[in-house]
Amino acid sequence: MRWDIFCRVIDNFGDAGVCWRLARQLAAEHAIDVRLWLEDPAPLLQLAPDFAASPVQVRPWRSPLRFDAVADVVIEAFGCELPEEYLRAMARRAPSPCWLNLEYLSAEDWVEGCHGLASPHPRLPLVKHFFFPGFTKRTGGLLRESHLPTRPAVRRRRDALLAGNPDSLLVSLFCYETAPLAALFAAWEDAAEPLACLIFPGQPLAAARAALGATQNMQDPDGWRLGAAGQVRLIPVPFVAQDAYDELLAACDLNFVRGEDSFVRAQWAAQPFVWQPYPQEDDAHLHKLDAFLRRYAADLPEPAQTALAAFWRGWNGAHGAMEALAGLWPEFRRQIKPLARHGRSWRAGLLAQDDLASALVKFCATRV
Ligand code: TRH
Repeated sequence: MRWDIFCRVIDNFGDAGVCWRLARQLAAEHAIDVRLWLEDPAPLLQLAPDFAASPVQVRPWRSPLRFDAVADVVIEAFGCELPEEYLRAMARRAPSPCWLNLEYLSAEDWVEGCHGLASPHPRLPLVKHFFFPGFTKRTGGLLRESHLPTRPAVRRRRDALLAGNPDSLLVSLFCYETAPLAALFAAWEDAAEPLACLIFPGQPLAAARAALGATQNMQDPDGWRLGAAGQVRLIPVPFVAQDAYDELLAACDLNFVRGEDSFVRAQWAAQPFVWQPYPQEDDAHLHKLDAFLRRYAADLPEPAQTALAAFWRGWNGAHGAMEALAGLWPEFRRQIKPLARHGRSWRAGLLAQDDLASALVKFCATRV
């Protein structure tokens, strides 16, 4: 059985991150012969530097596309349009391949109604199905490998990260540059607590530099210290491979995550987290945020529920709440323990569902 996954990487890491995880899991856990067609392989070099050693065949998506035969299952990720020459070859194939559009993740209610819908091609004898990941049994589920990070690996990583700062609250920061870091840093500065924040390259580091302005020495390789006693350490860290990132999330006490894939991984890590959805026009990302909060926080006891919703909305600038963020930190911080308990029970609920790769395999089994 062969599957082809097509992915255009337009911006950021998320699209390639999702496609790579899926391709790798289909090959490793379902014995599928997977080809991953990437327009730009650059993100993969960072997400999985050892990708060439994997059974997944990574192929360049060039125009015209060079391919021998159409696969049994064809996935176009996130609405990318398949090359015309490949599409025509799909139409000539008997039987037709199972053709899926893998959609973006959303917790919104409409997703259940659209998951699995068929869309006939306007010209060719082909039918595409829309496949939506999601948080309920009536969606395609979430990406989850059978082996999540182990406790010893997480413990080792935490010890290494906390070397020199054993009593600190350990935080990871992966956000877009619009995140209100000045307000967050001000809140941490006011608090007496030791805190170590690992800041990833790209937008998070750029935003941190902008928030710190000229008041801090930008050259210091150990990062920056804030607070009267220098109790807050802001530490730039390199981008790590996906597997190491998963361990790091589980090793931290609090994770700021963004987009789609780091957001899902934070849920498997089951530590308290703060989510920044990819900013979209017309505040569509705020609807996504509120839809997820409605599910995630439904069983969360007060006052943790209110603290979580207020802080997440502030982090995303919802309803002018960004200015209030610094004032929201102390209560959010007090709720870290209940939030950690909640993270574990939320994960347990998600583990009862099929993962995305298994759901895809089941869906296609009846169609190829
Ligand atoms: O990179 P992102 O912002 O991706 C986003 C979303 O996917 C969004 O849906 C899409 O439309 C938009 O891009 C264009 O954030 P995301 O989804 O969390 O992806 C980041 C990937 O990088 C994820 O696979 C985790 C990985 N990662 C590492 O492997 N190592 C690291 O050190 C870090 C910080 C991340």
